[in-house]
Amino acid sequence: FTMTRKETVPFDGQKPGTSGLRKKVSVFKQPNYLHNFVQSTFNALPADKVKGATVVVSGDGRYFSKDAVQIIIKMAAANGVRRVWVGQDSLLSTPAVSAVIRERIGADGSKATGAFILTASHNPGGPHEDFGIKYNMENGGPAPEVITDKIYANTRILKEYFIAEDLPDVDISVIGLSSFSGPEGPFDVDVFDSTTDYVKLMKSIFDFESIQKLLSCPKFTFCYDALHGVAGIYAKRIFVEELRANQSSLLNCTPKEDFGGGHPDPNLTYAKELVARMGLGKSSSQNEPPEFGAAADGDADRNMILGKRFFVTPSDSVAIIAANAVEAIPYFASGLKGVARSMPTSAALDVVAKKLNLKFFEVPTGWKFFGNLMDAGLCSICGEESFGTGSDHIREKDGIWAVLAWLSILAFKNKDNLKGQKLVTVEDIVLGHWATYGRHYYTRYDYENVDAGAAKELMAHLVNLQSSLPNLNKLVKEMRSDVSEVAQADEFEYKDPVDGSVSKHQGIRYLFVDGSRLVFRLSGTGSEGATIRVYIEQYENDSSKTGRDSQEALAPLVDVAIKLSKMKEFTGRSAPTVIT
Ligand code: VG1
Ligand code: CO
Repeated sequence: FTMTRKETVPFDGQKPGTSGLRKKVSVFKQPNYLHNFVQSTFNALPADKVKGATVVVSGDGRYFSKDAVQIIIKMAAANGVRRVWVGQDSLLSTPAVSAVIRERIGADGSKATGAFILTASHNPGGPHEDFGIKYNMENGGPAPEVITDKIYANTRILKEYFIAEDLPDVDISVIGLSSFSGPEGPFDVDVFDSTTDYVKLMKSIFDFESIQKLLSCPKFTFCYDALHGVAGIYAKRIFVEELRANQSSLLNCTPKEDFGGGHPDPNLTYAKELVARMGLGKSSSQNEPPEFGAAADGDADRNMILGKRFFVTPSDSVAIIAANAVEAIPYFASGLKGVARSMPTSAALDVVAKKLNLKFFEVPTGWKFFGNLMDAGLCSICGEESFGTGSDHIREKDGIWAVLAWLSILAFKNKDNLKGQKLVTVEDIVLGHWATYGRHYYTRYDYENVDAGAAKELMAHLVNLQSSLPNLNKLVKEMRSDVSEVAQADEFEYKDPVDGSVSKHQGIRYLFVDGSRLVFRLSGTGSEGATIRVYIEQYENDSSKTGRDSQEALAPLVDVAIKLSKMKEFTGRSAPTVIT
């Protein structure tokens, strides 16, 4: 093949958000739009991560992925990349990409130094929906801000890109190596099985035998919903083939380009089928629900954990995993190095860290901030309130890992009990946790696709309110007399303890005397308008009061949040789009 230099002009708005660049497919389909972003990424990387390097390209299989893979292969060839690794059908979950970068060794001994992940994660897919792309580094984690800032700066000034136009399309549906010869030497495309490396890693972390025993116990019933995302191919391999769960316990496990028209976001609103099966929500089914249910998002890095008629909040989930990991999961048998959560995630994990005397970190939203801590050996388990949980086995959150972690805990708690009268259930585990550590009532209100200008004004108003604590408290008192006083009000700022880098404006916080918190943020993953997220949390350690309905318990704080932010006045919205 030959290399062609193409002239181009910059596009506005190619700034990577919380997790890469996400836009409507129609935006990505504009001539040169994807090309510009890919070239800007190559230009932002050190030369040795491009020339002669091995780069992974794959994703959740959403609409436009197949075209994008061929474009990126041709651009990689022209930029001097030595080989491109592609999961079969261009499918790799985000956690599997991270595992492949870290673990996979090519037939010729090669190792990957980075990856283009083609996903818009939990956003819908299809011709009229979202596509996305993000770059992960040699440690398997998302590019840090120094790199994403550089990528963005490059997109603003880009004049040219390089592409091997005459390189034939590679058949990515067939496993195997295609070798080509270019002006700078050989170039290979290696299409490999999408699940092998990831399954191997999971088997090295968990005790599959004990999980299999649990799953084969007739009293323990199980259900997994991949929402037509890429998790389905891993679910089939792991839950059915390895752990011998019944085929019928898998829902929507065939990946689809448009996720079957749904919203591949594992929460009580969008995972409707699973929620009904588990006996939750209005349309719950007549049959006896399974003991355990879980769902994933499009790229399989998120998870939702459910018990029979019972929802586990993600903030509780990470705390419970951390509290039980050493006993229940072989990978952690020698102890936890530390734990971490994102700022808006509830403080349930903090209480566990304190009690178990573990190092603890609070980082801004987005997985990229956990990577440095893990690389420095400071953190073993971490999580976000947004249905993201994970550990230092890779550098992404990991949906299937979280399910295996819960199954491990259930297997451990029931190990002498599988033939007994009653199983220890998900609900038992959570109630037991609250009894020991107290409960963090928690909810998040999302106002999606509001006018971007209005959202900015609302945020500015909230920052303004923070200038005088006495005035603020006067306001709060007038709104609700049953809400405690604000002790501190600020914008969250993070100084990375490893590299010293500072990230400012990471969310507007109101911290109350009784430990309650209100947090406001603008989403960095949307593709249209703005999304305002309001996080509401209240701690209760009186064990006679931990069994309330969470929306009811949080009602006074929610009221204050909505009034304080003047939500209705600024956005015209009288109700959130989604409550999680
Ligand atoms: C959201 C979540 C954040 C998560 C991010 C990527 O970001 O709040 O916790 O890390 O999505 O998740 P934002 O900026 O929209 O609040 V994923 O599974 O969409 O890659
Ligand atoms: Co995701």
